[in-house]
Amino acid sequence: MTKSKSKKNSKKRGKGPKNSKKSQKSSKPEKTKKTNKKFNKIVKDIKNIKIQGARNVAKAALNAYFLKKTKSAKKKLLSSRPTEPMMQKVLQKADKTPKKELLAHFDIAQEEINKHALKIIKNGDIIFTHCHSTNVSNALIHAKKQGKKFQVYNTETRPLYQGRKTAKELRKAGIKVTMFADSALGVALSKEQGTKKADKVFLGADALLKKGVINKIGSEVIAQIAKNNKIPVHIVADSWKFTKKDIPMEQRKLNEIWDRAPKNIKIKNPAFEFVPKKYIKTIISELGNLKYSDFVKKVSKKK
Ligand code: RUB
Repeated sequence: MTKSKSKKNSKKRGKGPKNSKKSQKSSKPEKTKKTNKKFNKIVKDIKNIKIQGARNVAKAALNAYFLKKTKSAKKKLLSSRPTEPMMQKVLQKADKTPKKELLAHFDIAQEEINKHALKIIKNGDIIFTHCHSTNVSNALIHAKKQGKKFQVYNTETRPLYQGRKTAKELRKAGIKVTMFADSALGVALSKEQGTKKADKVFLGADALLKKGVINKIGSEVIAQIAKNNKIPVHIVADSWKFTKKDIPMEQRKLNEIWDRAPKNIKIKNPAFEFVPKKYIKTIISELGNLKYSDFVKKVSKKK
């Protein structure tokens, strides 16, 4: 071996282990920093409603917790949306159950929901929905794929217009969609002004409680008008949204309603409301199509 070659090699040999030790040392804090950044971003996105809908929030929280499995991380996540029992449920299960298994639940439950919803959707139906619910959208898209012929009426869902997301998603799947302003929901639910009456209402849920469900503001009015017009209301929701705890009603930022409003005008922005079980004909969950009280009995037996 020539002198220069052996010098090169010894340099390489000398550099190798030193370098990898150095990179090992610097990579750990770097990795922690990255993980913390990712974790904090998810918490922020949940808090700022960038991540919307019960299922998406629960999934995101689960991913975040598996990045940082500490007590304080769990606390942070739980306080990011205290109104989401499904997130509470998955975080509680996350200490004993593998992430893969928990994530699989969302899809397995949705497949069951789709099958059960299919039995309720009839050809020619006009289905009214509100806000954006992954459980509802997926069930409708599945029914369309199975050849059901129906159309959807939906609301804009002010102040954040989640109805637009629903309309776009359903339209993309080839479903005919007619959107109404929230204040026109009475027209959409009755045979007025040339509108055909809706045949059924599909609502999602954030929380399934013993006496009814919590869903996006406007849901109770919809359920009341539907009942007055003899239109059945079906809740489409994963049973993991069930809780026996009291769930607070979320009040959101006032500038969602009126940015830079004059100072002397009081604004309220309640994001959710309670729909009593008396308005609910069926709950469509992975446990089947059930009367609300039967659902509560069945789900209460589960862990
Ligand atoms: C969303 C909303 C949805 C439920 C159910 O409100 O009220 O109907 O979360 O959704 P927000 P999913 O956008 O304010 O979170 O079926 O996706 O779990």
